[in-house]
Amino acid sequence: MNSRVEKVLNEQIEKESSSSTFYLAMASWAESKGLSGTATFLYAHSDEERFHMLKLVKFVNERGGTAIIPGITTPPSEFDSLSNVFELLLSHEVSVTESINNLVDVCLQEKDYTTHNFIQWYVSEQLEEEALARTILDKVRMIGDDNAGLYLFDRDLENSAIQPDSVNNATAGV
Ligand code: OFO
Repeated sequence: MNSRVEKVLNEQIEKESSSSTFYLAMASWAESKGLSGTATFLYAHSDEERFHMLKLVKFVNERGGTAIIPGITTPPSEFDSLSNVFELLLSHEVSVTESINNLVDVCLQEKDYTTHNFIQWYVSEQLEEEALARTILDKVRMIGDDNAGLYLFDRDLENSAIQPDSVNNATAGV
């Protein structure tokens, strides 16, 4: 595998791993605040990021490279508010999109069209994740301090969480 492509793929593995840990910390915080729907959504989102990491690990190894499994950096355990959580989530997703775009760029420079093709799945995924994070953040801002609104928001988010089984099945198919 092209060493420059391998390096950026390993950087992406680190990014996805840190997304998973970051969202796990957010989920735990939401759970401790009694926001069970938000916690369910964020726990599932954390699992999804782990799936993104695994997909990259397997791709690197299958193509003759060496995937590097990153260590864990302790994420924050306290957040100012629910809107703070989703602001951080959105800005994190924007930074992940930038690193995916950089990965695409390196693939083209190195003429690695196989990896370029593989990474298109992440390009589409980032579009969806950014859009979802923006929609949720807009709703949280709209709710403000309205407790009834918060209750409904939390309940709706629980229903929109990705079911862990679908993540597990997708992982099995990597
Ligand atoms: Fe892996 O998509 Fe979010 O970070």
